[in-house]
Amino acid sequence: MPSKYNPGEIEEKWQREWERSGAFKADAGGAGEKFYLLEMFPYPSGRIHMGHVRNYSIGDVLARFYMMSGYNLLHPMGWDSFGLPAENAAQQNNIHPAKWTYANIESMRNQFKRLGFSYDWDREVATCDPEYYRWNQWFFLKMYERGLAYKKRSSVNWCPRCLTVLANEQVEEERCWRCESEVEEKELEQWFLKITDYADELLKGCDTLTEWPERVLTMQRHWIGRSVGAEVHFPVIDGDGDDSITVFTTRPDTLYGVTFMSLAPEHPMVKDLIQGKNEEEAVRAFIERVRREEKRAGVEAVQEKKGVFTGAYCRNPLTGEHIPVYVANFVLMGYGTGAVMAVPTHDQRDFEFAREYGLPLKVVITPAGEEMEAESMEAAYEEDGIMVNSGPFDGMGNREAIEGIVDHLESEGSGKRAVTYRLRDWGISRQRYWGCPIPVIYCEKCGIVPVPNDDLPVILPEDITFTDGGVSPLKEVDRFMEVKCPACGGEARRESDTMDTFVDSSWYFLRYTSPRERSAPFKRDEADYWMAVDHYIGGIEHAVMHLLYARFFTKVLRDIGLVTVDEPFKKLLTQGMVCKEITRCPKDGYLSPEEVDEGRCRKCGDEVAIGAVEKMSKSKRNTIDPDGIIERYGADTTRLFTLFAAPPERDLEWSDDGVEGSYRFLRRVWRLVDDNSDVLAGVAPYDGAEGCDGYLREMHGLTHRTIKKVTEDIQRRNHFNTAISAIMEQVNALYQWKGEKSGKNASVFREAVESVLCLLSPFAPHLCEELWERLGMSEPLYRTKWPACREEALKVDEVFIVVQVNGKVRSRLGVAADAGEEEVRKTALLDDKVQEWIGEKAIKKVVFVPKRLMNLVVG
Ligand code: ANZ
Ligand code: ZN
Repeated sequence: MPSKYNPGEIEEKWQREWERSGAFKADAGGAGEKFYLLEMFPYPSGRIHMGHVRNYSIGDVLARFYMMSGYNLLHPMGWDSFGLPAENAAQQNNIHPAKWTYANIESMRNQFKRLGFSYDWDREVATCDPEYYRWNQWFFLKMYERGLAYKKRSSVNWCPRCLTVLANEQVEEERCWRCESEVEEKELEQWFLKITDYADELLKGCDTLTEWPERVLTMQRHWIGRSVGAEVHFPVIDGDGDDSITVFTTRPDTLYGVTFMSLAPEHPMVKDLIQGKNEEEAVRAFIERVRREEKRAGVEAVQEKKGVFTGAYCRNPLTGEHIPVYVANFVLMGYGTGAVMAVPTHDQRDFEFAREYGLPLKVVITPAGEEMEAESMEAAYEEDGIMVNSGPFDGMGNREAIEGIVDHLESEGSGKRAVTYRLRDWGISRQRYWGCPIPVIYCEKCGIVPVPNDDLPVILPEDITFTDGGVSPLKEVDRFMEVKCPACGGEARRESDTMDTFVDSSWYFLRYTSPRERSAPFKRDEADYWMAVDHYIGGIEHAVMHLLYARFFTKVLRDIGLVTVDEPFKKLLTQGMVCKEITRCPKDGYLSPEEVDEGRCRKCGDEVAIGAVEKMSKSKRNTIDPDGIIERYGADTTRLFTLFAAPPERDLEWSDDGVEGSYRFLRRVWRLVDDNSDVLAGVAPYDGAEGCDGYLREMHGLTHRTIKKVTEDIQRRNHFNTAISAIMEQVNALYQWKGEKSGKNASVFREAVESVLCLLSPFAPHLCEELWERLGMSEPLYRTKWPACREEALKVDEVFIVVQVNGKVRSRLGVAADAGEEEVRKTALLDDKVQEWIGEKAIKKVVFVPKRLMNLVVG
C-alpha cells in the first residue's frame, strides 16, 4: 500500500532519534581528522527569521557533509545574548532583561531543533551567563596588566540634565532628544583596548587568509589603513623656542611645494597659536561652527572645504620659507598628527582650498618632458614625475627623491620615516546595564584597582530599576557600586560601565572547545585540537568589526600563551540576504501578504502596487515567518528552498512557487522509493565489480557523475543550488527508468536510489533518514559514509561515426556511444574537413544512424 510523505511526523521522529543517540556530540578523541564548522551565533531577539534559516541551513549542509566524509566534527551553537534590545524590552514591557533573554533563547532553541540542525547542544553557551562573561573580565584584566587595556579621556556629547552621554544620533539641533537641554561637549574617561598595537600584524595576516572572500579582506585592509611616509616638523615662527607643528605626509617629495599649513579644529596647538592675535575671535567662531555642522551631518558628510587663517606662521624645514597656518574643517584630529602640510599643486583637496582662499601655488613635480604653469592648472597634478623647483633634488624622479629628502630630514633632526594607520583603539565602555561589568574599582587613595581574580566574576546585580533619566543604570545600585578597595580596604566604588558586546563575541569560538571548564576560559589542549575554525559562515555585515576584533583577540590570547593559532577562522563564507518584493497601498503604506486580497488592500480596498525586491524586514512588512513555512511544508522543504534558490553568497529572492517546487521534489523522492519498495527490497546495490554495458552502464555512470558533481559543488564551491539540481536530474532519470527492474537492473537501480538519499541528506536530512530506514538499512544515514565516485564508471565508450556531405564521406568523428543526433551534428559542424565542404551552404536534411553515420545534405 502506498504511503504518504508526512514531514511533520518523520521530522519529529528523527529529531528525537538524533537527540537520543547523541548523533552530533563532538569529542576531541574521536576518529578522523578534526573539522570545526561554525556559523556566527545569533542574538536572541525572540523568533528566528528567514536570514537565520538560511545561514544555519548552509552551515548544516557542510556539517553533515563533513561528518559523512569521515571528519571528526565540531558544530556548536550558542547565543550572543547581551545587548540593548533586552534593555529596551525591559523598559517597555516591564520584564527583566535576563528573563526576556532566556525566554527568547528557549524559544529560538526549539525553533532550531525543529529545523533539524546538527548541533552539539551540550556545548551551548550564552554570553550573558556569569560563567561565560567572567572570562571577559579575566581577559580584560590580563590585557590591563599588559598595557593593552587603558583609560583615556575622549570627548562625547553630554546632556547636563540627564547626566548621560548621548550618541550622535540622539542629538537634535544641538539639544538632547529627551529633555531638550542644550548638549555640552564633555571629556569622559572611557576604556580602550589597544588594537592598534596589532595593526601591522592584522594587516599582514590578511595575506594568509587565502580562503576568505577578497571583498572582506579589502574591507579589513582599508579599515586598518596603513600609510607609509614621514613625520616632518615645521618650527613655529615667534613660538616658544622649540614649538613646532608636526605633520604626517605620504609625499615628502612635495615638501618644496608647501604653501600653507592646515590644522584640525581640535588640534591642541591652535589655542596657543591664536592667543592674543587679531584672528583669535574669528578662529574660535569658525571652530564652533564646524563642531555644530559635524554634529548635525556627521564628519564624513561635511562636503565643503572651509578654513580660517590663525595669524600664525611656521617655517619650512627645507626651504626656510614662512608658511601661513590655517585651521581647516577637513583635517581630522584622529588621523596622523592632525596637521597637514598643504601642497595645492599636487593634492586636489589643497588645490581647491587654495583657490577658495587665494593662496599661492608652486609646482614641484612635472610630467617627464613637459612644463607646467601653476596659474593655468585646473586641477592638482597627483601623478609621478620629475622634480623641479626643489633645490638639489631637481631632475630626479619623485619616487627616488622621497628617499633622499627623508634621509636629509632625518640627518637634520627635522623629520623621520613614519607609518600611520586609520585603525583606532577600540573604545569598549558602554553606559548600559545588560552587558559585562568592567572589573575595576576606583579608590580615592589607590586610584584604579583591578578586581582580584578570586573575586571574579563581577556579577550584574539583579534588582534594577530602569529610570527614564538614561543614567548608566548600574550607577544607581548602591549595593553593586559600593565596595571595599582590594588594595587598602577603604571605601571605594565600582566601574559602572559595561563592555561593548563585541567583546563577548571575540572569543566564543574558543569557549565552545571546552564550554563547561571552570578554572580557565577554555582548556588549552582542547582549543589546540579544534582550532582554527575550519569554516566560518555569517553575514557580510560583520566583515569588519566582529571579524577584526576576533582576530585581534586571538592574537592577544596567543601572546598571553593561551592558544597556538594566529588566526581564528581559516575559511570564511559570507552569505547574501533573504529578500522579497514589497507591497504598498497608496493609503496604508507597506502591506504584508495577509493584508492583500486579490491585488487590493484589505483595509481600504484600493489597488496595491508591487514594488522592488528588498531585504526582508519588519518595517517593510515583507517578511515570511519560518514557523508558518515549517508548519505547512516541513523543515526539509524550508531548508531545501533556501539552499536551492541561490548560491550562498548571493541574495536570495523569496518565492512561494519555489517553496512549492521544493516540496514537490521531496514528494517525488518519497514516491520514488515508496513505489519501488518491492524492487528495492531483496537486492544489493550494484558495486561495479562485474561490468555492465548499454543502458545499465549509462545509469551507473549517471549515478557516479552525480556523486562527483554534488561532492565538488558542496566542498569546493559551496554551490548548493547546482548540487541540488544535479540530484533532481538524477531523480528524473530514475523516474524514466527503461525496461526491467530485476536482477542486475534492480541492483543498478538500487545503487542509484541509495546514492540519491546520501547526496540529498545534508539538505533534507529527515526525509532521507526515513527512506534510508525503509530501504532496510541498519545504520542511520548520518553515520553512513559519503558515497565515493568510481572514476571507472565515468568513462563513456567512444565510437567512430562516418560523416558524409551530400553522400560523400568527408570525415570521421570520435563521439560518445550514446551521443544523439543534435550532439553529433554540432560536433560535425565544428570539424574542419566537414566545414570545407559545407561553407555557407544551408543544411537541407540530416540523416543519422546512431553509432555509425551522419549524412548532411546541403544545397
Ligand atoms: C602632503 C601631501 C602632498 C599629501 C601631496 C598628499 C599629497 P593617506 O594616504 O590616506 O594616509 N593627511 C595627513 N594627515 C591628515 C589628517 N589628519 N586629516 C586629513 N588629511 C591628512 O593620506 C595621507 C595624506 O593625507 C598626507 O600626505 C596628508 O597630505 C594628508 F601632494 O601631505 B599629504
Ligand atoms: Zn584603595
